[in-house]
Amino acid sequence: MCDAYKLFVQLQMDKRGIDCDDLHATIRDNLDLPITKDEVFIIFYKVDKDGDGFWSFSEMSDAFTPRETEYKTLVDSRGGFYGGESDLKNYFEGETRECLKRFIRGFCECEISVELIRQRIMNKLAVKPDMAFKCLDRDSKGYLVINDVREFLRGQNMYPIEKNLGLLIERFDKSEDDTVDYDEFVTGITPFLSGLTDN
Ligand SMILES: [Ca+2]
Ligand SMILES: [Ca+2]
Repeated sequence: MCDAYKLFVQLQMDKRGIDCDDLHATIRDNLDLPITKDEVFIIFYKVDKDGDGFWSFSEMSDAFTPRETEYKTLVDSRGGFYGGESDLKNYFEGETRECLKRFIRGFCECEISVELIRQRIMNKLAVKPDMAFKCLDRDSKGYLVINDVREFLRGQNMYPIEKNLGLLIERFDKSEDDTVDYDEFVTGITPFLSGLTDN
């Protein structure tokens, strides 16, 4: 993971982290992956949990390593391999690069489809965020917990597995306190971009 971080931060290890331009340049120029500015923007802000405009090492590691603890530990325990290498094009073998590209492409597609759903919710259904929040917050606590979402979905005859419920909460819960407050909820359902078209 430290090699991946070096690749994206473009060896500027004294920087606060990876910024949006680093991300764009690395994906486009180094990985040769066509990507639009909107796509860069959307994945950048998904990973930048604290919203400081940089991907820190831990933010990147959380987004790039597997959820399963065993695999995450395995990836995290690997040391850097390209210590003295100064040419970023030499980072990672062909197959690893292809995996990284597939991951980034999949990540983009997933986030773009979520964005389209956000736009549909806000534009077509004209959902009022405060009403939606009240509807989910069953005992008017002022925040949502996993059980609120579970019960709401049950009411719609939907029974997602625990892991998916957890991922859903995690998507909204920027402060990582396992609850979703009103601001987090509004941010989570508000579209990022205005330029995307919902086909
Ligand atoms: Ca950050
Ligand atoms: Ca929270």
